[in-house]
Amino acid sequence: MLYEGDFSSPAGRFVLIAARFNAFVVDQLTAGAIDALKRHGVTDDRIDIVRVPGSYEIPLIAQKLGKTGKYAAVICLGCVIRGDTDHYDHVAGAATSGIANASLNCGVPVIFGVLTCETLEQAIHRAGAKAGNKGFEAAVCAIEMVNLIKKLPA
Ligand code: INI
Repeated sequence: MLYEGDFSSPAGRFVLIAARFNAFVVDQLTAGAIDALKRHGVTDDRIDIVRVPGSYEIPLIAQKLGKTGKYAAVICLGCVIRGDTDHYDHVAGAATSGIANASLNCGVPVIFGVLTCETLEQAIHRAGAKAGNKGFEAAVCAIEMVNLIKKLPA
């Protein structure tokens, strides 16, 4: 038996957690994620948006919201861009491992839609320009995971 999620219109509520840091980029990821959800039949009234200061703050809120049981999936959106110091490594590392832990701890899909880029140009390309929109892709991934979980044997 093969179990696979499809892209049919999913049931339930979705929450986007969007970092304000690099908002110029994250706003495009957010728009992409909302577009993907709506195109898959998720109506506005089933989409919540929570803003956090930066990508570092995403995991705590993702875990808290995931544990409420109110959401079919949590979609995390942020943008970390390398600077002159090693700050980038700490923020990107904490966001990445924290989001993975949040998903395992709360048992719902917590999707990683955080860009980790060397330059602003790379980020822009991944937020709706040359390299697609990773926010859109994150939402499509959330839909596939929600539908997969529904199909799995209990
Ligand atoms: N947060 C980001 O989301 N992206 C960044 O590129 C970034 N940089 O480079 O500093 C960033 N820093 C803020 C961080 O996420 C926290 O909000 C802050 O450290 C307070 O905990």
